[in-house]
Amino acid sequence: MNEILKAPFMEEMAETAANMYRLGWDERNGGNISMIVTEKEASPYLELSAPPLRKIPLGFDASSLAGTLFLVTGTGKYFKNVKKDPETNLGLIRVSTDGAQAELLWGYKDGGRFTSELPAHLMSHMARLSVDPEHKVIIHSHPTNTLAMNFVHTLDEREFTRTLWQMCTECILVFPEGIGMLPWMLCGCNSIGEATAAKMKEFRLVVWAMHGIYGSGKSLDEAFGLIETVEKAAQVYMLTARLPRLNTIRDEELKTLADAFGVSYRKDFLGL
Ligand code: 2HA
Ligand code: ZN
Repeated sequence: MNEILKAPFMEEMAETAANMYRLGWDERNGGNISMIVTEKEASPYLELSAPPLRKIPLGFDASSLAGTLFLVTGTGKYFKNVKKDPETNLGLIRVSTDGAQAELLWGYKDGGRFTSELPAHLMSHMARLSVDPEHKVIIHSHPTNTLAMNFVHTLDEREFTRTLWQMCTECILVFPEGIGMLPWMLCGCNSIGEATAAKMKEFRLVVWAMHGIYGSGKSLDEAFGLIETVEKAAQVYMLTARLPRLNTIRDEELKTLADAFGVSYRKDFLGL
């Protein structure tokens, strides 16, 4: 068996967590990441037929993901520490055949368990897989400007998306389907998971008002890049929010851009 800490999926996960921490998006134990790992990717590093180290109840029915492997950040763990100690801060789990348990195959070395937001993650994975068979990653984070914007901007999906599209020319190309928005809700429970997953059928990005954001993608780069682009646009918004506005990217210009690059965008999010 090869050294699992050197597996590309492991190194990329640790690098992503380190970047998110560096950018100030994930204070203390804020944020969580889960990524589908295929058996082909995992098998050079783990004996997949060996009995699991432990079984941890999931608390909801994940039977449609039975047998799927996920690399997941641990509950209470700090993104700051993932890169220097992946085996304590991450776990590789497999959803049991009956969909009720997580079988721990590697990690959570100190007896820990997966993120408290696993219901929202797994339900979001199910939703994204139903619309994109290549989907792999869910990232939850607390990016500073995105969060700040929640307090001073309306929380309407159309208005929030359109404002962000106006802040950087390329936003409409990066997230043409817009951003889903949930009102403030209690986190860590199945109901916010169900609400997030319902939005994830339509959007790859979902804001949890006054809390943070969920991003999804076929890769860590895609999910990270979506959140990074929203955060950049939110930063421009926050830097300019109290200043007189002299210029803007007009709706006709956003349409010209989207048409030129051939992206299918939410036309009803523009005022044309
Ligand atoms: O503690 O971000 O939403 C991790 C979180 C919960
Ligand atoms: Zn959070």
